[in-house]
Amino acid sequence: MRDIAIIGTPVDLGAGRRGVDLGPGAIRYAGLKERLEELGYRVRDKGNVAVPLAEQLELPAAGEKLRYLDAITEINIQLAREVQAAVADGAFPLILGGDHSLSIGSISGVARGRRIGVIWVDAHGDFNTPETTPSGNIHGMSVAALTGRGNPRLASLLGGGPVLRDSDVVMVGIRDLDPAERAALRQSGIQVFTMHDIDRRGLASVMEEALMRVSMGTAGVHVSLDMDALDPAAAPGVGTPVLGGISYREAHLAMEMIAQSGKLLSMDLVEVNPILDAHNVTAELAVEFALSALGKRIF
Ligand code: 6HN
Ligand code: MN
Ligand code: MN
Ligand code: MN
Repeated sequence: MRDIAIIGTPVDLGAGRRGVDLGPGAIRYAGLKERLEELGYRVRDKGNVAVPLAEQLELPAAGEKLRYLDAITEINIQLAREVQAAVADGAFPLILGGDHSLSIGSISGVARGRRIGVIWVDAHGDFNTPETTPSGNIHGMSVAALTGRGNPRLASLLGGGPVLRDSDVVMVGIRDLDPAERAALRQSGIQVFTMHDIDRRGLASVMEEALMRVSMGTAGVHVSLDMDALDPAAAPGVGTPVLGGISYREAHLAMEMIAQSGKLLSMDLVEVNPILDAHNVTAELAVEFALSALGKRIF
């Protein structure tokens, strides 16, 4: 496929901290479209999904377990429709965030009417439900929702059963799970590769197995890249940094292996927070990883 549709989703309502709403602009500013064109793609920027500002909305009640649920549901339905339209046009959807709640919409759109696999590259499991969340932030619930757990408006965004089977999801880079989230993830059939596994086995071996698992029986693979999977020393501009992440080289290798698999259907670049960044480096890294995932090679 040679057509790419860029879809921005400047949402920060799913996160506890402001600033990731500026992510799509920062990633565009880092030259995403031009650099993809240099790779030989025809790129159409579809602009941003309409997102209200937190300032326009009623403040969630203290202790709210699903902060900004109405707005986030609406945003994700819009995003899912945009993604479905891009797929119908034969384009590769490249979604720019924004906080990770947007993957509920992007993946619901890509998976509409077919079975897909997902590689979730993240420091976090994003597997909380209203019962387990310590924060009420919906960006910590995306994988749970996509596999049919938690609030039904999110878990059945476009109607119908779960968007993903547990066995079609693999997590890579994990190092921060909340206690009840961890227990639920262990109960599930989701394969989790933690930083321990990456240290022990090496990233290439982990990615080989991840790609094998999500490719089996599926139409292809969506990659959801939370920039906080990277070590904060490499990518400081993220909302929820956690020490001990994957290196710049490991992230490139992961993306290059995804490109070589020939299975990639679509991709999210999320949690870029330019306010916490140093000279937009995290957005620049996000662009580089998208290029690698889409086939850029050193030689
Ligand atoms: N992300 N587990 C924490 C929570 O609030 O549920 C952090 C979630 C982070 C979400 O980085 O996409
Ligand atoms: Mn995440
Ligand atoms: Mn994360
Ligand atoms: Mn945490």
